[in-house]
Amino acid sequence: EGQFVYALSVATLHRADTRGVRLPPAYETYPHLFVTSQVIHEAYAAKMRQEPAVIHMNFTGTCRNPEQRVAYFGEDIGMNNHHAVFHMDWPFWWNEEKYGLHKDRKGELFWYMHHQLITRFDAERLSNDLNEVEPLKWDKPIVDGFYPQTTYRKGGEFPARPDNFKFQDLKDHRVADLEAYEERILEAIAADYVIAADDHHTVTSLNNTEGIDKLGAIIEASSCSVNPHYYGSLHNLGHIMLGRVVDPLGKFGMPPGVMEHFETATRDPAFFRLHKHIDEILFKKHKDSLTPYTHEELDVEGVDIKDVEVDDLETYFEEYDIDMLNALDDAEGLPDVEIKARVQRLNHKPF
Ligand SMILES: [Cu+2]
Repeated sequence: EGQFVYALSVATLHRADTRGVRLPPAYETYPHLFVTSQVIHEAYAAKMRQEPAVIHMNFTGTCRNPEQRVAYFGEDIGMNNHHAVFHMDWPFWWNEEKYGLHKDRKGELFWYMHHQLITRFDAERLSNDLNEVEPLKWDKPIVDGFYPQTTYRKGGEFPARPDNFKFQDLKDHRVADLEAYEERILEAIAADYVIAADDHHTVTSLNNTEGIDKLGAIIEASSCSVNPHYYGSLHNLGHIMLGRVVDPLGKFGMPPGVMEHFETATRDPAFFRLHKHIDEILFKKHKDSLTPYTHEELDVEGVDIKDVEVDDLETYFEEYDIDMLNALDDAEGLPDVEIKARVQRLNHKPF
């Protein structure tokens, strides 16, 4: 079901004959990934009673967990939807030759979008008396655990992770693989070039406008990576490692974790730690190594900036009702009733 929705969404976003078709937000097509299990239970109870209902949803966690102060950001339905749609617009597996469509600057946008997310998350943290998010380390405990309180429509509860859990080798991927890929990427950044997979091992410089795009492709990794065998898939593998960390060998048959879905990943504080790591340890190193822009490159002749004015950005919470219709199975003789989940979401005044 989830796979079908994903395939249909990606196809609709890319086909010429569906241009202009607006997809409904993911929280309406698959509400399970956006609301807590509590809301789902209450919605079913209301449907059985045949009573319309508005169910209030709280963010996960308790005030004993400092990370809970920013749960409103990681669990914001609009932000989760944005992240999911971004990855539908720029699928890492997109084969440009097969589908006949070039995804311009996909690797660069992978860096840019996630960089913006982390920066905003840090701003929210600072205004909630928390430090800036710390980068994750492959060989150190994952300090903050997470209990998603979220259920698949079919397949059970999303697995929870206690505090200070360590990365584990999976059946087919080892922590050492991650470390090796990272070493090779750091090597590429330090040397300023990537090595392609062809017979001649062609090298391509990173110290130019396209460098960040090439680097993004090998870090994510996307099908545009110049050498997937050598540079691996650090970011995607990081997500999988975190998603399976509590059942690494599949002993308990747990379903994939929140980190393995674009709709749910940002709920987990480990998402921002993983991306901070990628952003700070890898991308920033590359950015810092670039030759500075020259005056000529930045100069727009004939344009003089006399004054700049910026007004205040004012954010606030608004109440929003998610239609739960698609979360509930149909049963013969049991008509649909209006059931909504009422959530708080971030919005801003015009600026
Ligand atoms: Cu992402």
